[in-house]
Amino acid sequence: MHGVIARYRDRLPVTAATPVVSLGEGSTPLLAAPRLSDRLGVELYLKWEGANPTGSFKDRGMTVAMSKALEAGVAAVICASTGNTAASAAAYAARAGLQALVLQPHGAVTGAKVAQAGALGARVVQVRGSFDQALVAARTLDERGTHVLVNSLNPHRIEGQKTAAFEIVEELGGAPDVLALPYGGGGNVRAYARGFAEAAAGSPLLVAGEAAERATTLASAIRIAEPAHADEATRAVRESGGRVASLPDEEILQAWRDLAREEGVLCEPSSAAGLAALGRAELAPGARVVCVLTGHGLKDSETAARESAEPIVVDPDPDAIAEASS
Ligand code: AN7
Repeated sequence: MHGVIARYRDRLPVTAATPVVSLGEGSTPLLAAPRLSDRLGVELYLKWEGANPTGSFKDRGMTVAMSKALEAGVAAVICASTGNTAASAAAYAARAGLQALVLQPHGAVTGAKVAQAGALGARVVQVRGSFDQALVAARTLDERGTHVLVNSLNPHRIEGQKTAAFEIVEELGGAPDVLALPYGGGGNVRAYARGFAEAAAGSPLLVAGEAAERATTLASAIRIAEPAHADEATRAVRESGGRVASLPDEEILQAWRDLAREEGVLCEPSSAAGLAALGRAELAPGARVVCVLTGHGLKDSETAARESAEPIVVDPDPDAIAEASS
């Protein structure tokens, strides 16, 4: 069954009258991570959300938000975005036949994400200012009624995103002991908390990783100074018995490298904040831990290139190649 509405229709705010706008999102792999498990002394799994259609977890919420927007008869949607929401909104709006206006902080979104939203037909407007300022503007245009907001302040987004918790519970046969994930605006923390609560299979300890330097972090997807869901997200973490870890960029990058080189999973730097936060948590030996990897590494090829050795250039000569690679 393809798509989160098809798979979880009875647990989402849709009816038979809702036109389903889907790109086959969800049903993402839950990958065992044997080397990192050994290192942390736990049973670690990676929820690989980079496998979603536009390369990030945002698609789970966007299918519901865009379906409801189409059902409501709106003509245009708007979001402010550090890049992934914009790409997802662009794709689902194209699929729905709606116009998408995406606001991005100028100079602060990776090249791949800017190109992705544009190629998918969104109108990309870059704002001289921060993501937070762009979000204020997007909310104002939503209030004026010209556009419907599809940021995670749109409640349908959180509804869709909660389905990731359902998938984890089904695959593990229950909730994990610990769930680790990045904390940007906090919508995804809320979504998982709700998903586990609704699955009624126990609630994991939530371990959320935020950038210590929120306004300037190189993890550009989570360069969000004022998390829109701060109150609810931090309350959910506290009530779970978990914690928010504030992480220097170097810890996020180290976790990102470890995921790539130890487990073969290339996520974007922001996505590694969950693993970095686990590095600071006190984990019970043998605990069953799921770490959510929110976006694909190809989303930030600039960082990937910067953090890799320069390719060696040689003539197509076996001896030269053998020498260069030794
Ligand atoms: C890869 O696209 O906010 O804590 O505008 O792209 O739910 O905000 C992206 C956020 C984590 C943080 N990982 O999730 C946007 C945007 C990746 C992300 C987050 C984002 P929230």
